[in-house]
Amino acid sequence: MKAIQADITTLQVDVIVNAANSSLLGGGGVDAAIHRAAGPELLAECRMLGGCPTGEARITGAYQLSANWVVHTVGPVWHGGDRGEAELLTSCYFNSLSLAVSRQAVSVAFPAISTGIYGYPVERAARVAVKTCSDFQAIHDEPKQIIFACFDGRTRKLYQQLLEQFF
Ligand code: AR6
Repeated sequence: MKAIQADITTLQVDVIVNAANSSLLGGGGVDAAIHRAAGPELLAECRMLGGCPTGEARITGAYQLSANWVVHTVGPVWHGGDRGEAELLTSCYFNSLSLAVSRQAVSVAFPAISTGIYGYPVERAARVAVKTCSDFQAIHDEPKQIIFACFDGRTRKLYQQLLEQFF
């Protein structure tokens, strides 16, 4: 596991994870960047999926992206922490990794799901991300490489500190 500062759309990995909304029809933030970089075929495939509940994930092709697949997961909106946000965010990471493994993915890149428009505090979300991915890797051989693609330096530093505490 490693944290890097990057635009997730530029990464050459097997799977890029998208922080989508339950319509799967695009939005702002990383979702918009992924759709812009992948091209209109991505939206056409997403339309056929009929949405996705919070905490679940769906997989599509990656079209013009360098990745092979895009996993779309719907993070929780932050309401203060007592509405099951941590459990739902855990499910996002776990279900995304399960789908990636079902396609034999070796490398998977995650954005900091829910920490933008959905308002989840970054440090709390990063703890969930690192813990869930570490738990997943403890029981599965794949994916060998999990990358936390952080959009800004502060988030990268935070992940870096957590990874150092964990390992
Ligand atoms: N690469 C990596 N990280 C990015 C990029 C990028 N290109 N762009 C933004 N981020 P957000 P959410 C970071 O708001 O909170 C959409 O409208 C960003 O700095 O994209 O899960 C969806 O359709 C932040 O750290 O996702 C939903 O409606 C993180 O990605 C809603 O937003 C997540 O921010 C989902 O909200």
